[in-house]
Amino acid sequence: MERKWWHGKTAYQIYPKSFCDANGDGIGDLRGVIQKLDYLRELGIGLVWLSPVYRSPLADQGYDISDYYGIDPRFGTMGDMEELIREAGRRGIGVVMDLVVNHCSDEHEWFQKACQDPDGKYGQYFYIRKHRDGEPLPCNWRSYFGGPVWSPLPGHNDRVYLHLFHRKQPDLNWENPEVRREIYKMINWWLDKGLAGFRIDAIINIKKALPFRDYPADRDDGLASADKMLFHAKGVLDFLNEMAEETFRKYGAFTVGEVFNEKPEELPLFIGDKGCFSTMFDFGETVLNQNPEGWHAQKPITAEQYKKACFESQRKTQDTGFLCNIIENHDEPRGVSRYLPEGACAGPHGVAAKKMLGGLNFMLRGLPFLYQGQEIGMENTHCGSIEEVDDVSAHGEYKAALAAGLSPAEAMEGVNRFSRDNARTPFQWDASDNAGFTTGTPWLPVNPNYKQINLAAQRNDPDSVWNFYRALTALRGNPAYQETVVYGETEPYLPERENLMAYFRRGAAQTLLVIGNFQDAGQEVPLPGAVKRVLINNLKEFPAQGGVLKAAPWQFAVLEMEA
Ligand code: TEU
Ligand code: CA
Repeated sequence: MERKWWHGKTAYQIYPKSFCDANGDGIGDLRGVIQKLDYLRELGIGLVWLSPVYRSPLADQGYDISDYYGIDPRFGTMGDMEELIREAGRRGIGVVMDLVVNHCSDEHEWFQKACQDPDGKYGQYFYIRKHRDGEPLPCNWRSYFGGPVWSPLPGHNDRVYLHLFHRKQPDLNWENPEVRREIYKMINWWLDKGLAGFRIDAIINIKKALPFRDYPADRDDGLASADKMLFHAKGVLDFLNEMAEETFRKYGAFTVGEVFNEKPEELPLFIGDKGCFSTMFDFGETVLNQNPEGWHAQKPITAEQYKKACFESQRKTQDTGFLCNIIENHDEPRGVSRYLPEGACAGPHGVAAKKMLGGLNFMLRGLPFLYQGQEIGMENTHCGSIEEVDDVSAHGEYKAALAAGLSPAEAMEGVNRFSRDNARTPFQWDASDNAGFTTGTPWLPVNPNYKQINLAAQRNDPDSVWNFYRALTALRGNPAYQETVVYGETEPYLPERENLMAYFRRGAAQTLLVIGNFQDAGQEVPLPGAVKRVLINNLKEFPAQGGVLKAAPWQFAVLEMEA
């Protein structure tokens, strides 16, 4: 496997709207991010992905772009963006923007023109089909946010257009070479500004299985999940390779694909040495227990499931490339509220448990990708009723739960467990009003736990979650261990032992053993040899004797083993 400039870094996702508000309007902005660059450096971050800051009506929080060449005034100006790239670069941090090109906004000039003249040039930029009231739609796919993927074309009651996401996110027609050229031109324009690269949104969706046809319905609404179509769509890699060739490869850019549903044999084509992306997110854990019925039917994830999914991802990528390891992002619940059993965060060992989960994920082979607030152990929030929820997908899921016969209170349980708002509450900087995120009214309420969980309180506490993450990033950056931490082979240790997640990282210079006692009780773990050094420990003690570790509840350690 070829070595790349970004392999040894630690990456960090910023959700700009909720990170830091510099001008008091309640919305995080680019000047806020610039103010926090020193913070990111302190944390040991080398790559930052910004969720979209392009001009947008924010129907899906910026994933609906109305001008790819402009910054939304709510986030700042192009000057701010350029300053951010420059200032980050001075601190050794590369800036990665979100590339949202499966769809644009219905307020984008292209779509506006398509509505004016659906038979003209811009009509070909989208998927527009003839349709009269009462006739069946071109196909029965369900949009990811609920309801059919077809909506009436504004101004034309005899036509509909396709949107796999929200109706304000019309899908771009990648089959049209002119659309592809426009997209590549835009990508290069940004790379010329000095961007390190892109996180590539929902990209697997750009290839549709054509011609449109129905799939067997999977719910009472008569619709079939758009995922079904992805299984039948052939040839996405042709588009992706063309894009890489026309853009990223010329710049040596870093690219991370948001790819679900890839076929296993295609992995090298995505992230191998000649792959179309640098890397992709590992969603092996994210998709555990997903249920076609929706959020309300999803079961909690057990430690055993989590461990097996991580090990499976390690196995399949070992000789191929790097995945990005995450426990959460802006679309998912907080990792500590999801992968730890209910009540663990609030329990007496909550801090240890959070560190264990973070450590186990961070030490896997691949690129660790933290999400803002993860480093201080931020947790899910809670909403009393659906009116308090911002997330468009949560509204769709709520409706689906009611349609399945659940009561509003039961439907809200699912929403509270999975709403994307969980990860989108403002960053908790300190214990002052609104957690120090804004001097105004935050666009989304701050999690009420901010007085207990905030950065200021953790900075000076050597035992805080934050200082634990700093130790992890420092170990990854330590020249004496970097080779092993970054490239060392992963080998599961005692994988059959319940509620123990342990693995070796074997490098040329040393062997590390990573151990996590994934439960609220102690556990005796036989050690496979003599311990040379305890490099990281989430607790004060390391009770090992006679080759056995008496691990305390949620104990986590990284050990350097005697050769
Ligand atoms: O998310 C895409 C997504 O969450 C999935 O629906 C995915 O496409 C599907 O599971 C494929 O099987 C991205 C962004 O992260 C999210 O915030 C946006 O809302 C969405 O795309 C639309 O741009
Ligand atoms: Ca602001």
